[in-house]
Amino acid sequence: MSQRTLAHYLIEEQRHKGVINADLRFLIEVVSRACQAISVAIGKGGLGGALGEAGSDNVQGEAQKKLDVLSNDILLNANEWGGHLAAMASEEMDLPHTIPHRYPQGEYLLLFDPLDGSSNIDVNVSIGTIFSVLKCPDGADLSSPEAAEAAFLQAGTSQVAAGYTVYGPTTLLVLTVGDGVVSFTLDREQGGFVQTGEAMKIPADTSEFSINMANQRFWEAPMQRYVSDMQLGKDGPLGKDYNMRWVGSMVADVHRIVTRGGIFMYPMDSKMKEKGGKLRLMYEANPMAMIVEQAGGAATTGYERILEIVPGKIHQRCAVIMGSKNEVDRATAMHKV
Ligand code: AHM
Ligand code: MG
Repeated sequence: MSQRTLAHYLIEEQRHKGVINADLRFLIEVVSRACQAISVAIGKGGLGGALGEAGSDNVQGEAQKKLDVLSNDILLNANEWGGHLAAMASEEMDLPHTIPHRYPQGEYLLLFDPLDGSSNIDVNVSIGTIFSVLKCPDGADLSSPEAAEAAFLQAGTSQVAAGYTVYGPTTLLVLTVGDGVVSFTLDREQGGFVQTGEAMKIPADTSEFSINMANQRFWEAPMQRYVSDMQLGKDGPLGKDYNMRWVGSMVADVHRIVTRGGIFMYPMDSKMKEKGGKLRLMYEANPMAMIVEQAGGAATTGYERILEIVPGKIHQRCAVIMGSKNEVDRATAMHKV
């Protein structure tokens, strides 16, 4: 496979395929540079003084780590001046960030979970950044952060691009602009992303599942049945043995599935019912669902396709079942009985 840079890949998507325009290309390049800066900060670890608690809570009431706040700032600062965005929304911010008047406004909305897998930051386990791009509706009211929220309330099927970066042994950027899924590895010496994966495909069948088993007793009955069937292995109705992998960073767990197949689940549970689930629809579920579907997989809540949910608020949460198509279909069918 030819070794192309991210810039080269994006130019081809724009110039030859007409899949993206120059603004979207610029947006993705800016996000990639921000992710590179986040990767550097993470790589310094304790030496950079960036580990530990920030001493604040986010809008979801979760304690923020210093790196959550730093990553959020890096993405905001990198993206607000370029003229490609109308507004940004983040898991770490109560309200959308509108573009200051001193900068031109663009046609896109950027949403992100700046640092996914916060509980793994201080223990040197893979974490990531997840992002999603929407078109800003014509005539949207962006006069205040409160008013701007309405522009974001679009189903995941409207995403024009989505991606994630995994900060693991290597820093990897996985991207879709609606034309399949490609991946890039950060070249630390040269300082840029180089393509290392193309037309990524998730095998339809799998025998690997990923779920926080500690929550088992809180799940709904269909999920209890599905996971018990997998645990019964060859002796049960599924007729094969399964293995389990759980990192606890969605980005790392889903990346494993994009790479070699599997099923990732953060199902509805009775502890989370009032909140609507654990994972955030617009910063986590939607971008990951777009990537998984573009790679031939499937993504549902057990009851509906994630990408078809029309959000009522930007911080909305949902149950998540995603990965190898036949296994996601099986789990979803069990919810519909
Ligand atoms: P975060 O964005 O604050 O890190 O929360 C999301 C993370 C996911 O990456 C992961 O799948 C999940 O929370 C794990 O949560 P838990 O350890 O509570 O099961
Ligand atoms: Mg997250």
